[in-house]
Amino acid sequence: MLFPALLEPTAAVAVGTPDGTLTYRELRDAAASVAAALTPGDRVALWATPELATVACVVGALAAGAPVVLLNPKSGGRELTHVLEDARPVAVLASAAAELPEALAGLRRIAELPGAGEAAAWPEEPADSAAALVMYTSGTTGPPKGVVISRRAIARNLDSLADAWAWTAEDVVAHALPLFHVHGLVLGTLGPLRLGGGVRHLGAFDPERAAAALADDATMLFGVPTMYHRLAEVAEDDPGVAAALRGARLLVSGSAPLAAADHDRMERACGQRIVERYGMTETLMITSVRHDGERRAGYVGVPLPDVEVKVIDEHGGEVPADDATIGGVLVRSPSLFDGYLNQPQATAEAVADGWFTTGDLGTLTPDGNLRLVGRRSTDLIKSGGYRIGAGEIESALLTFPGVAEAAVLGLPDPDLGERIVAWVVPAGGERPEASAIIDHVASELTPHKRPREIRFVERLPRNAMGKVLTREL
Ligand code: MCA
Ligand code: AMP
Repeated sequence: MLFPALLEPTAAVAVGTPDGTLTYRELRDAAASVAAALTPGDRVALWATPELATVACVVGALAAGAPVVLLNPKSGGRELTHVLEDARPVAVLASAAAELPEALAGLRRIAELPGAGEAAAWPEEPADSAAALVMYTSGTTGPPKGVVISRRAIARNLDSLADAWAWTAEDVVAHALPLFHVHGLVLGTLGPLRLGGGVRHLGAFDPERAAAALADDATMLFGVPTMYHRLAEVAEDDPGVAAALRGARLLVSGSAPLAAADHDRMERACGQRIVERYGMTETLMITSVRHDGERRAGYVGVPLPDVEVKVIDEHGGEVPADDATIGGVLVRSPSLFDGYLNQPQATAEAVADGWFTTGDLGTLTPDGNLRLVGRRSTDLIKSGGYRIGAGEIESALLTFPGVAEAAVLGLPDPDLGERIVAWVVPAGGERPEASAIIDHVASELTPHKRPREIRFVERLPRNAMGKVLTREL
């Protein structure tokens, strides 16, 4: 059972968002009425704004056994079209307030939180193996792929995290993460609801708002490193923010590496070291520092219960667990994805004998802690905790008039981790405005994939095969 707390719901507040709160009873009734409108197995899209209706809709669809395709409400035209053509949802779930783009106009819309009236019956629990979520995520090549995650994967992973963090129904999680990715939706929203605890979504990230939630009833904060970087900056000057952070039971960071400097700044400012955990869309969470474990910069903890991790060399052999020998990180667990939607070839390339190749590079310590040192490919960028393919940005840049050639890299950035920089060779004639190129990517793909900087060059360095030599950019 995915949400035991919804079977005999109480009057405790389950969810808070800027548009209000829902108790477990209210959430159960709202989700049941959404579920009643859906057919098991039929994929539905979710316009994932941080609102109560979004949470009720996703819980309702999960209860009905209708796989949910998560849509980023800031998706641009090209990205949204790709997702809709690939996933072909039968309906769209969205809050009544949401203004949906033209691309979704043909779909049946299911929106409202129900008013007073008889609540629908709670549906029969779908099979554990049923698909629950389809999340689009960037790869090293091509447009984003749909990662299919089962109910079993979610339930097992959340239970493992509960064990690692001593996370219970007493906890209230505060966060401001987007609800169209694993971090904000699975961990930050479905996690508290599975445990019978609470989630407070802040709407948008703001250090003062995060501190206010912790000063109120939140016990845990989930964030990406960029958020902790910004929190540390504010906490250094604001004793109120520092005190609120100090009072948290657990501050958890993930989705990208947390810089050692930010670990230390947070500890100096509020006396707490941050707990790091490591995961991927395709695997859900892999390792975590346990609640009572040592919190060391660069180390992402030990494999979660039921999760196996190995680090291999280029021949496939395991490298020594000596905290020094680097290799590729592989994972095998009950929380692995079912595959990439419509892409059996890509799935087969990613998983062999049950082991998923993460693309991350790391080393294990003799006592089983994982230290990550980077990724195998520079074609994947992590900016603000978002995974972004350099290739998809290059393709979008090439559709802008006046751009003849383009190459994209993630350069180190103290705030975003990596900052997207594009090298552009202008076509003959007038050089386009950098801001117009940036806006083009933001509106075709999504704002978080926009380059933060455009560098105009006369030519791109290429090898004899015509491949761009990124090291010479
Ligand atoms: C700016 N904006 C624009 C443009 N420029 N809009 C259109 N066109 C433009 N040219 C808008 C943005 O949409 C945004 O609007 C606002 O201006 C600020 O944008 P930006 O500067 O990009 O935001 P930021 O301050 O840099 O964002 C930092 C952030 C964000 C809040 C940390 O990066 C974030 O939420 N990251 C979370 C990513 C995440 O959850 N990853 C998990 C993936 P507005 O203000 O209205 O929004 S799951 C994962 O990785 C695995 C499983 C794991 O391990 O967790
Ligand atoms: P995504 O699929 O968006 O979920 O991104 C997954 C990737 O994020 C992983 O392959 C890692 O490269 C990175 N990642 C997630 N958590 C951490 C962490 N705690 N430290 C370093 N990298 C991380």
